[in-house]
Amino acid sequence: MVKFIHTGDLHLGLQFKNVSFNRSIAEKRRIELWDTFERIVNRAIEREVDFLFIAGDLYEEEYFTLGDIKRVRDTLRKAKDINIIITAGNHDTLNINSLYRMIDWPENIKIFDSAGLKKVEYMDSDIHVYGYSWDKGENKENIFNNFGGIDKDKTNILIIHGDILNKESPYLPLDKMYLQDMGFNYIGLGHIHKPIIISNRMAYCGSPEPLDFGEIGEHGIIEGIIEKGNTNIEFIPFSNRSFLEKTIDIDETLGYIDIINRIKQCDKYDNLKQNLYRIKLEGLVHRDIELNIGDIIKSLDDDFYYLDIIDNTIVDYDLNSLEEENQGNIIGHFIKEMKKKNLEDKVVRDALYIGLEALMKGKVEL
Ligand SMILES: [Mn+2]
Repeated sequence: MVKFIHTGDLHLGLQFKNVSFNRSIAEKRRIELWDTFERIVNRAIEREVDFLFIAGDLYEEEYFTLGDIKRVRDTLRKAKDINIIITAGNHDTLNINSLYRMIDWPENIKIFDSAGLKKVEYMDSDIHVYGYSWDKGENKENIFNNFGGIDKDKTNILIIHGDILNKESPYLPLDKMYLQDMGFNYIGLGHIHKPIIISNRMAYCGSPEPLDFGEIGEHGIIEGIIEKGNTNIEFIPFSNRSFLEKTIDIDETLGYIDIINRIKQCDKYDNLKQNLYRIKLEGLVHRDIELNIGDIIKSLDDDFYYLDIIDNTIVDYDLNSLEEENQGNIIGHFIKEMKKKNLEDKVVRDALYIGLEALMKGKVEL
C-alpha cells in the first residue's frame, strides 16, 4: 500500500503585483501561502503518508531568495520519514542558476533534474517514481521520445508539470491518451491552477491557495492510496480562503436597504469574514435610488474580509413621463415602438432598458 499527498502550484514568494485586490490583502496573502505550505507538510506527517509530491511551481523564482529556499527546506525537513518528490515547473525552473542548486537537501527529498524523464525506485524497488523538471520558462520538449515504458509488475507514478488540455501549449503539452495508455498507477500533474480529477489515476491538484479572482471556488490538495494495483484519490479542500463570485438580481421594487441586505446575505455570515467576494449586481434599480458602489463597499467593511462589487444594473425609467418629455426625438420614438411589444417578456424589457440606457447616456454627452 502506498499513501500520498499531491500538491503543486504553491507559488511561494508571489508578490501579487497585478491582482484585482488591494495591497494590504496582498501582503496578508503572501504570508498565507507560506502558512498553507506548512499546513500541507504537517498534514503529510499526521496522515503518515509515504510520499509528498510537489508537481512544480513551488515558488516564484523572480522574487525568491536564498533565505526563502532555506525556509522551504527547513519546513520540509520536519517530514523526515516521508519521501518528498519535487519536479520543477515554469516558475521555479531547475537550471545552473536555480536556488534549488544553491543548498544541500536532506536524503528524503528528491528533486528531479531537467535532463529528461528519470526514474527513482523506492521501497525495495516496488515503487517506481518518474519525474522531470523544467529548465526554462517555456517548454515544448517531447520528453517521452526515448521512453521505453514502465515495468507493469511495479507500482508506477509520474509527477510532472505540463498542459494536457492544449496540444499547442508552450507549457509542455502532454498527450492525455498517450499518458493514460502508458499504465501508470498515478499521474500527478501541475500547472493548471483549478483542481481537475481526470480519472482516479490522473489529476491536477490545482493551487492549494487560489491566487486571484481567476481562481474561484474550492482549492486544496489530493490525497491518494494505491493498493493492489488500484488507485483511489480524493480532493481535499485545504485553502485558508476562497475567491468567490456571486450574482445578485435586483429589481425596481427594492429599496436601498433591501439591496444592501441582499449583498450581506450572499453567503453565510462567517464565510463573509473569511473569503474574498466579487459580487455582480444585475437587473433594474428604481430610478430614485443612487447606487454609489464605493460608498457601499466602504459601509460593508465590517461585514466582509474583502468585497468587490461590479454594478451591471440599469435604471428603471418612468416610461410614460420619459416618452412625453421626448416627443418627436429618437428616445420618444424608441419608447413608443417598444411599448407595442410585449413588455412582460424579459427579453423585450431588457432590450428596452438597455436601449434607453444607451440613448440617455448619448443625450447627456451631447
Ligand atoms: Mn502555476
